[in-house]
Amino acid sequence: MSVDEAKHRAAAAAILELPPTGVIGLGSGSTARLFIEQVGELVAKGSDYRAVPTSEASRTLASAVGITLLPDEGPWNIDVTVDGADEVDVDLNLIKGGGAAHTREKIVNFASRRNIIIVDASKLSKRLGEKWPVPVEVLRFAHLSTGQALSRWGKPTLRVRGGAPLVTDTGNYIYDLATGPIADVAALDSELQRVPGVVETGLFVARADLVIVSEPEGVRRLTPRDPRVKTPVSP
Ligand code: A5P
Repeated sequence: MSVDEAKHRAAAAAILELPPTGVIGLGSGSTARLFIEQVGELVAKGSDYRAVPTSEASRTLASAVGITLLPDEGPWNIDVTVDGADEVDVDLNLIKGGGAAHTREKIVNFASRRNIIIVDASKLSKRLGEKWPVPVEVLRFAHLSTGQALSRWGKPTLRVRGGAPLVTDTGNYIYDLATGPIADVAALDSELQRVPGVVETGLFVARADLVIVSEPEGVRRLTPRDPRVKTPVSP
């Protein structure tokens, strides 16, 4: 099974979790994109869903497939948000922000009664930081100083696209902070948040109610009360 097929299957499994009607938070990234397309198919068949997108890319796609979007200002009464992730640890903490959307994703996640994360098995690790750096969104003002301050916790690299710093949908820059395996995710998140100039980190601590993992053998559902450590996927 290709990675794309795995992502498609995870997205399809998330569709089965949706209430019959309601407000859905729409994540960002390639897996969330497949989910949005499938929500669009339901809407085309008459389902009454409205949605809150977490990025301009998700907004564009959702509009194109006919999903009614709520105003950005909030507040929203979100029943469930479905989003991807870059890395998932055994406690279902997440690294997000590979697509530079983690600030809006975190806001929508916090506004949602239930959060479902859809990933393929390559995203699983024992400890966050084993596979991915932590994306840290920072204000452009004094970003070199902020980046320097981040070096206390790892190796920060300003994210660049096309020869220039990548500007997020919220108008900021991103430093990808290579930390190595993180011993205490909540503590690191709190410490990073205290650095002036930091807008948001890509660490999502205990923010997943269900993680749907697509594996060659099928789809596995992980919940905080069913830790993965009992049924390890890989050594
Ligand atoms: C967007 O900023 C990210 O948080 C994405 O949710 C994450 O990068 C997962 O993307 P893929 O589904 O494309 O791997």
